[in-house]
Amino acid sequence: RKTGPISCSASPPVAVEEHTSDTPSRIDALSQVSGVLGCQWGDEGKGKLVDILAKHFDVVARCQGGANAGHTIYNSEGKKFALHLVPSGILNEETTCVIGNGVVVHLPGLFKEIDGLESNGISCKGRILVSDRAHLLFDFHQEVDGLREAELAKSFIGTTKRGIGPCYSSKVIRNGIRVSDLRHMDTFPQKLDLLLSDAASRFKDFKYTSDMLREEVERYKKFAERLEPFICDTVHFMNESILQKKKILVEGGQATMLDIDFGTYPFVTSSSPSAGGICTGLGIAPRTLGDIIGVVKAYTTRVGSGPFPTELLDKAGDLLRFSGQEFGTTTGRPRRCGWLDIVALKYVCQINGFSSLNLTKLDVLSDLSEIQLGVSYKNPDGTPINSFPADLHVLNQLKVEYETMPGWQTDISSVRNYSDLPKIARQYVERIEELVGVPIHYIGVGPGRDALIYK
Ligand code: 2SA
Ligand code: GDP
Ligand code: MG
Repeated sequence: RKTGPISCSASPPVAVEEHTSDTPSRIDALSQVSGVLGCQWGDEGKGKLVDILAKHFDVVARCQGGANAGHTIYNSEGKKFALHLVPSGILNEETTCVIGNGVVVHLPGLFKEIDGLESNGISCKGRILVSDRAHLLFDFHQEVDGLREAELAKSFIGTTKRGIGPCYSSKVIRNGIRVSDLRHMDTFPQKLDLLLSDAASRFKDFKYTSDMLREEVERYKKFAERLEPFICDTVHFMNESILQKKKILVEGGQATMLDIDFGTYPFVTSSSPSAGGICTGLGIAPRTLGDIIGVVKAYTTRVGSGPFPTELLDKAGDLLRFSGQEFGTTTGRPRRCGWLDIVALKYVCQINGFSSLNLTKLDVLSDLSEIQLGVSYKNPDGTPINSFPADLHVLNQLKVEYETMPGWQTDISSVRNYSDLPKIARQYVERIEELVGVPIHYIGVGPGRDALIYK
C-alpha cells in the first residue's frame, strides 16, 4: 500500500499510511516495484493504465526512450494531456515522477511540457526528478535524425525524428553529454563542439558554424540553471525508495516489438523497452522487480516502416484506424492497423515474463461482424514457423494462419463488470488468455480513467 511523500535527499521522509479502502484488490496486490510495458509496436494505451495506477504508487519512473513516446491520458474532468518525457503519473499530485538514467532528455521539450502542465494547474517543481546520468538530446540530434532518414531513402525507418537514434549513438560511442555535465559549464562548450563537428563531418548538409556553438552554449547555460532543482542522483533515490518500502511503478515507452534487440531490427527504436531496460535504465536490481503488466491492444497497430505480419491493407484496416482514432500522439501520423498477432504476443510474453495483461481498446472492435486472431505463421512452402523470426526475409514472406471469431456488435463502452460483457466478447478475451498463457486482469473499453474493467 502507498505511503507518504519522498524527497530527493538522502534523509528518510516520514512514512504516512494512506487509506485506500476503495482500491480494487488487483491494484492493492501489485508488488512494491511493478512495471507497465508495451506488448506490440507501441501505443497500446500504457499511459492510461499508468495514470490509473499512479495514485496507488509513490513513484512513477521512466527508464528508456525519450520524447518519441506519446502517452495520451485524461484527467477526471476529461481534459486530455499528451505526455512525451514526463511520466504519466504526473496528474496524481502525490506521485514523484522520475526520468531515469536510461532516458534521453531534450531539455527544450521537457520545459515546454512542464510549462504546459503548470499552466493547467499541475505542479511539477519537486515532483519531477531528472537523473544526473541521463544523456542530453540536442536539437542537432533531431536534425541528424532527419538527415539519416533522408539518406536511407526508400528504406527509411519511419522514426519520429525526435533525435532518439542519434542521441543513443552519441551515448554508445562515448562522446554523449549527460545532465551532470551541465554543472561544468567551463568544459561544456568543448564537449558540444566535438559532437557538432562529428555531425558536420558525417553529413554534408549539416551546417555547423561557430555562431551556432556560441548560441547553443548560451541557451544551455540558461537551461542548466532552470534544470538544477530537478537534477537528482536517481539511482540512489530509487534504491533508497525501495529500502523505505515505497511503491514504485515503472512506465515503459514504445514496446518490445520496437526493442533494439528483440524488435524487428532495423525497424526498431534505439532503446530497450522490455523488462531488461527497467534495470539498466533505473539502476535497480532484477530481484527488486515484481509484477510486470503487459499492455496489449485488442488488435495491432504500428507507426513507421517494418514487418507487420497481420497488417490489414484494405478497408478493414481503415475502419480500425478511424474507429480506434489511430493517429500518432507525437507526430500525428496515421498508424498502420491489423489483427491481433498471437505469435508476436507469445514471443513478447516470454521475453518479459508478464504477471498479467491489460487488454485495451476492446470497445473499438464492437462494430465488427467478424474478428480474426493471427495464431500461427507458415513459410510459403507450408512448413511451420515455431517462433517469432529474426530474419526480415522470413518475416516479409510468411503466411499468417487465422482463427475467425464472431463479433459482438454491441456497444461495450459503458460496461464496468466483466460478467456484463457480451458472452462473445468474453470468449474473445478468454481465447487470447488461453493462447498466450497469461491472465488478462484489466480490460480497456474507452479512453477515460473510468473505462476499465477489472477481471
Ligand atoms: P524513433 O523515433 O527512432 O524511436 O523511431 C524508431 C521506430 O520506433 C517507432 N516509435 C513509435 N511507435 C509508436 N509510437 C511511438 N510514439 C508516438 C505515439 C509515435 C508518433 O505515441 O504515437 O506520434 O508517431 C513511437 N516512438 C517511436 C517509430 O515509429 C519507428 O518505427
Ligand atoms: P501509449 O503510447 O501506449 O501510452 O498509447 P497512446 O496514448 O499513444 O495511444 C493510445 C490511445 O488510445 C490514446 O489516445 C488513449 O486515450 C486511447 N485509449 C487507451 N485505452 C483505450 C481503450 O480501452 N479504448 C479506447 N477507445 N481508447 C483507448
Ligand atoms: Mg504512444
